[in-house]
Amino acid sequence: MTRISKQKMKDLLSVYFIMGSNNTDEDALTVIEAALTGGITLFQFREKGEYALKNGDKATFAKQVQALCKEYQIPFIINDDVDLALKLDADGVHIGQDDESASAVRAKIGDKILGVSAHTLEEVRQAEKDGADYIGVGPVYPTKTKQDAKAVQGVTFIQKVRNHGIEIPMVGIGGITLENCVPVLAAGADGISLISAISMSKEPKQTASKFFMKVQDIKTARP
Ligand code: TZP
Ligand code: MG
Repeated sequence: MTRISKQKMKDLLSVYFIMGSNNTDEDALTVIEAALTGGITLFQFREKGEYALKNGDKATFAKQVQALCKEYQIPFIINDDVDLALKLDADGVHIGQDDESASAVRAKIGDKILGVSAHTLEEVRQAEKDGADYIGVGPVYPTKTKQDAKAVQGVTFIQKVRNHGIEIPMVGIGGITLENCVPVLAAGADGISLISAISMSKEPKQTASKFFMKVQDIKTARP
């Protein structure tokens, strides 16, 4: 395997859907399959917070989700749990600033995709140095999904990263909906990353499809 190219990574970030079993009141696998059918471009398994599955139950569920992602040929990224990602041979890992260092994780996962959450220019530069393939920045808008989310930053930090000439693939996260996603891309993000807009949607397939069309329209119109 070789490291993913910048361009391929940017393409994958277009509609980055994140979900765990506790992000829906419906059957989680049904919702994830609907999202895959609708056109999400990347998936992150994030089993966290109240009512999250643990240990064996978490691994069993992760394997089921991974199988679905394989069926639709969408890369399967695991949040935080590097051991599980290695055990399942996932396509990548996403970590935050409170997790193991990005350089240590890069050493463990070889060429798998590595995503890092970053909130300052320093963290962005460090993530890049440590071998991150992409960064996640946010919360862009208020979110109810992550209890311990940092202060809402709007799209200003995304603009700041690009204004400093940093070209690492970047996705915005936090409170993103069909109504407010355009400024995130206009600010310089390569995609949007979201949980509840799709996981809580009454029509997850149609919603995913609308996100895909909207993001594609904007990205293809770029110079
Ligand atoms: N990190 C920053 S905000 C957030 C995470 C994981 C939650 C995003 O969820 P939603 O439902 O798309 O606001
Ligand atoms: Mg984390």
